[in-house]
Amino acid sequence: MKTMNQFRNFTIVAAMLMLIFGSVSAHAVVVVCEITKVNGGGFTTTIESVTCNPNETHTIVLRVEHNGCGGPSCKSLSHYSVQATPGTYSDISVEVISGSMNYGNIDLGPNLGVDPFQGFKIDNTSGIGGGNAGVFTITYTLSGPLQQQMVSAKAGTSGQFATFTVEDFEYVMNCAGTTCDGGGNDTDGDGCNDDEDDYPTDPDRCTDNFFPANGYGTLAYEDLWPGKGDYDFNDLVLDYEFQVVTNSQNYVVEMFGTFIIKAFGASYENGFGFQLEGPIDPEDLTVTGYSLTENYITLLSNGTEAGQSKPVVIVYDNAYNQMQWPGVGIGVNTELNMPYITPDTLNITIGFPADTYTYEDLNIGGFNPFIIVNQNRGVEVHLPDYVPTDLADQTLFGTMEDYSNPAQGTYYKTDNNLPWAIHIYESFYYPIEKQLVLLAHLKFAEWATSGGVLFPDWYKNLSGYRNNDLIYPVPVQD
Ligand SMILES: [Ca+2]
Ligand SMILES: [Ca+2]
Ligand SMILES: [Ca+2]
Ligand SMILES: [Ca+2]
Repeated sequence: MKTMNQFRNFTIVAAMLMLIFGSVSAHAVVVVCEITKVNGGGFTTTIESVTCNPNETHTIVLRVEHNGCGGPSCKSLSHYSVQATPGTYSDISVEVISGSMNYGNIDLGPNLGVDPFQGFKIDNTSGIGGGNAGVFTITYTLSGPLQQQMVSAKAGTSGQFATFTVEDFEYVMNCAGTTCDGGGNDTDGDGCNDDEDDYPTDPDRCTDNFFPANGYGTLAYEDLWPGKGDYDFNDLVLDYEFQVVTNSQNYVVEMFGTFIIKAFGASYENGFGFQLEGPIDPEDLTVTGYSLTENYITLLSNGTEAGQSKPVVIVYDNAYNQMQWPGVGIGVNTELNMPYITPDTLNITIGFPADTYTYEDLNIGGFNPFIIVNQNRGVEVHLPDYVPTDLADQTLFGTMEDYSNPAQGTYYKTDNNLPWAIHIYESFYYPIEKQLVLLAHLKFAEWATSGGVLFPDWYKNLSGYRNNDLIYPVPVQD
């Protein structure tokens, strides 16, 4: 699964062959100065070229391709976003190479709403994905140094992220012989120049990668699954952020997860954890910082959960032991007239073995968070179409109001697509206890039942979007 390195290795071998055999066989060797990453849902993105311009800017061409797959996991592209620092990007253009991709407009951002970063997006796209193969390119100019850039091929409710590092862009630029001096010193000699080295005196570390890229993401859950319950979507409201430290070869050194429990309007004693979906051996990691106060979770000695084929981290096992319950009412911070409790922050650290897993292997954008309901380890609630862990009770799928179909890879949705968990990249103004999220956020139902196509910004405070009388008034926004 080390896709990028395979591409790199191929090109390096090709270049070496050219050096060794020179002109004799050079004509038979194709050097591909590109780096391709998989977004998912049939989409890939390739850095096709990076050109250094005389005025200290770079022109970058990204090529987006869809392989023509269809079905529930290969939806049609609704927009395509590119992360870039505000004020550094210009001259954006789109060219259709094959297929019948269309787009409505180019949104210059920098705020992109549903994407976990700032930059620009090709908006209101159609005709590619969801069974339609196609290829298009995006050309843009960046001023200043090259940047780490995440891209999002948004289709259905999935963001389908990939990340290109500064090293990826430099590789394509230098491979094609268009080197321009990004230059500068490399104090610690790790191959990561000082101007892009977040740890200029530490040769083991180069880059801090944040997910989401600009501040916290929010998760919110309903806990009566497989029943729909009262649908107030405040049984857990939790903010999170990951900081992933990589070295100059793009291998993960360690990652830090910050989790802030803002509210839990739940009678049940719920836990929270997440699974990493990349090809990572759970026994390779070292996890610290979790808070386990009950006896229903079993860990390996390294801190990951036992009995799991993928790495699972249980952040805490009972919210009632994390935040002080006022002693009356349901849960914490969802009822008016109850004292407001300061949110609780947990800090998880995960150590990685040296030079083993790349940032792509980790696939942090696809991390799979879930709650465990009322200390019953088999009852997990995940985001829609995210897979359960190995310890989930399989007999619950398709019961009550749950319409999961494991054979088709669909999970945690009702028959009309309503979820039990939501994930947005800004603060969630959650309903007061026992108030329907559908009546507090008036576009929620259309967003969910349309499979994420309509009102993807349903959570914003736009005209006609909210009934503020039903939303919990958080005293101070943090
Ligand atoms: Ca350095
Ligand atoms: Ca360094
Ligand atoms: Ca509820
Ligand atoms: Ca509740």
